[in-house]
Formats: sequence, structure tokens, C-alpha cells
Amino acid sequence: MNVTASTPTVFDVQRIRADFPLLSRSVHGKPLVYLDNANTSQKPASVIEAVNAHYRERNANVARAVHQLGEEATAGYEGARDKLARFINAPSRNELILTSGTTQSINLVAYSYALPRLKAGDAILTTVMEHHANIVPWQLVAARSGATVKAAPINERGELIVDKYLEMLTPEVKLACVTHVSNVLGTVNPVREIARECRKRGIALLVDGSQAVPHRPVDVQALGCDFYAITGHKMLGPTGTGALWAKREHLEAMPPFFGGGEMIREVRFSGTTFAAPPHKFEAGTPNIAGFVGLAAAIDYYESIGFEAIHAWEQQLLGYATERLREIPGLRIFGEAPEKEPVISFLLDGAQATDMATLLDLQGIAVRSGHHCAHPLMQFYDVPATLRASLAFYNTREEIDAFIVALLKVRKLLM
Ligand code: C6P
Repeated sequence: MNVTASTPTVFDVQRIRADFPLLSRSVHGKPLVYLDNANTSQKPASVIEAVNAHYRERNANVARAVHQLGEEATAGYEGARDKLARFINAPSRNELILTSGTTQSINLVAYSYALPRLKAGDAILTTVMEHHANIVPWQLVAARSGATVKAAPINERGELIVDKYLEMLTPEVKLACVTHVSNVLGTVNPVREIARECRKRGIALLVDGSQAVPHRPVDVQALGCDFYAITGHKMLGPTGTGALWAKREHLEAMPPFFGGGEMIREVRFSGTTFAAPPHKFEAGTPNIAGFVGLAAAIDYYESIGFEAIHAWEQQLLGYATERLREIPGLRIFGEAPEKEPVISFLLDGAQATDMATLLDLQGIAVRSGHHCAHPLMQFYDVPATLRASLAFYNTREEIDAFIVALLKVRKLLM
């Protein structure tokens, strides 16, 4: 997929925007231009209404009550599992653990899959471009087991050096990890190729899919990985929702991470037996309303289709990149040929946070900071960047407004 600023195809973005109530608000007296979608996406009315209707009409706990409300709540929650499984083409709904998000999903793999297997001298391979959620859990379990965490390098354009990654898949590596799409650079990593090489070496691969699922169709079977972690709130769903897809053989071998209600078969003081996956990993009352909302989010994506979404987002990415490149002294971080619509940048002589604050006063919401990717900031030798991250409900006019605001800020700070 090339990043070009071609003529826009017909995509009724105004009709789509009308589905997102928050997009019509103003901020500091200016129309909101929301370009912080990699942080969290906005929600269509159908998602908000699904959550609302759950609490108004069907609120009850799941998998416990035989009464009508309990059955309806369970159907809503389990229905979300079915939809998510289809959404990422999981071979079975029972391979999908519903979690609070990618962070919980990765920690589940760290403590339940990795820790019991790791011993001194073993290693976990990750990359320099990861979010802390795909670094710190590995450091924690490495510290407990005497294993080490290795990080595969990237180049200046923000691409993973794949040959180096594969070279680092040495026999002591017990788990390999990689983000599907970088939250800072937008780089799309060649997950299929990496998975194929991991399989040849008998090494399990975990993919952080947080920034991929909002933008592209994901097929975990075609990717060929072992674990795929996602977050619901970046893909139009409520906060506190997400999932871990894992191959059945791993889930069956993994001990539970959290203990409590709903994850057991029988509890005795002489020993407890556990439910089969996925419930073995879902102790306690889950975020039922959140998953009902996430199911509505998937319906929304499917009503538009990823082909149209991807085409529009790529046009926006190309246009925004081109406009930003016209600004003297502006440096873009992340120039891989295949990118999702995330642009990190800095202006010579200006602090990222000052710029984000001044942009906010003009109604433009972008993120500034390290984006939970310290090692990546260390690689580029910068403390922070500004990041504009786009969604399919953004428009070319919003990008124009962003550029006008940026030029004003530049003038003020120079
Ligand atoms: N990134 C951002 O970039 P949670 O908080 O569990 O929903 O997602 C964590 C996470 C994991 N991996 C990647 C690649 C991510 O981008 C994120 C979240 C946000 O603005 C917040 S740091």
C-alpha cells in the first residue's frame, strides 16, 4: 500500500461524521479537529446507544443467572466474543479471551505462557519500536526467571530491520514479539514473514495488534502468529475492552492468571479444577456493557468495510504527509513505505508539548510526548514528538485546518 496524495475517491465522510456525536463539538470556541485517534478513537452513536440500552433494558450479570435478564446479558457478552472471533478470523470463539485491552492481554501471556517456561539463559525477543506494553511485561517476567529481553533494531526510516530480527531468533529465544503497526511511526511490520520464520524455528510469536485492527482487516490464521492482542477503545469501542487471541494448544497448556468466580469447574480445599478456555482466563465480572458496545463497533466497521476505510485513510495520510513536508524545519519520524495513518513529527526549535498546547487552543487535538515508547525516543535521540493520528472520519478540510494552526504556532514559537 503506497502513501500517495491522489485524488480522493467517493467516500461520504460527512455522512459518516454525522454518526459520531462528539465530532460536532467545539473546543476553546473552535470546531474540534480530533487527530488523536491512535490514543483512543471516538465512538459512533450506535456504540453509545448499545451501551445505554444494555443498562436500560438488559443489565444483569453474565453466566450466573437463569432469569431472562441474565440470559440476555450473557447473550450480549458472548455475542461480542462471536463477533470479535469473526472479525479477526479466529478459528474458534473459544480461542478468544476477553480482556480489558492489549495491556492485560500481553500481561496474561507474560505470566501464564512465558513465566512458567522461562529459565536463566532464555530470552524474549521484542523490537525497539514497541509500546511499553510489549516491553515491560517481558522485563518483569525476565527478572523473575533469569531470562533476558532482546530488542531487534530499526532503521532511520522507522522500519524494522527484519534480517536482524530473524538473526536474533536464536535457540534461547522462547517467545518473539512484534507490533503489527507502530503507534508512533505508523510502520506496518511484515508479520506474516516473521511468523513463518518463527514457526520454522519452533518459537511462538506474539503480535500487538492495537494499532492494526482499527485500520485494516486482520486474519490471525493467515498471519500465522500464536498470540494476537487487541484493544477495543481504539477501534470505536468502549474503554476497558479488548481481547487476546491465542492458539488452542497454548490456552490449554497455560495455567490461569487470575483466580476467582466463573473460571472454575469445581473448588475444593483439596484442589480446584478449572473451566475450559476461554472462561479459564476470565475470572470475575467482566465489562459486560463494554463488550456489548464493542460488538456494535464491529457492526459499524462492517457496515462501511475496510476497503473503503483503508482507501480513505491512505488518501488522508498521503495528503497530510505532503502538507507537513512543505513546512520548513519540520521533521517526520516514520517514513516506511507501508504505513497506517499516524504521523509523528517535530519542528526545529519548538517543544512538542508547547506546540500541542497551542494547537489545542485552536481546537486541534494531537498527542505530544513519548507515546509510551521510550526506547524509540532514545533511538531518535528526542524526548518527545508530536503525533497526528487519523481515522476514517477525518477530512481533508481538517488536515488543512491543522496545517494552518501549525503554521500559526510555528510563527509564535520561532
Ligand atoms: N497506545 C497511544 O499510542 P491499552 O492501554 O492496553 O488499551 O493499549 C496499550 C497499547 C499497546 N500497544 C500499542 C501499540 C499501543 O498503541 C497501545 C496504546 C496509546 O496513544 C496510549 S499510550
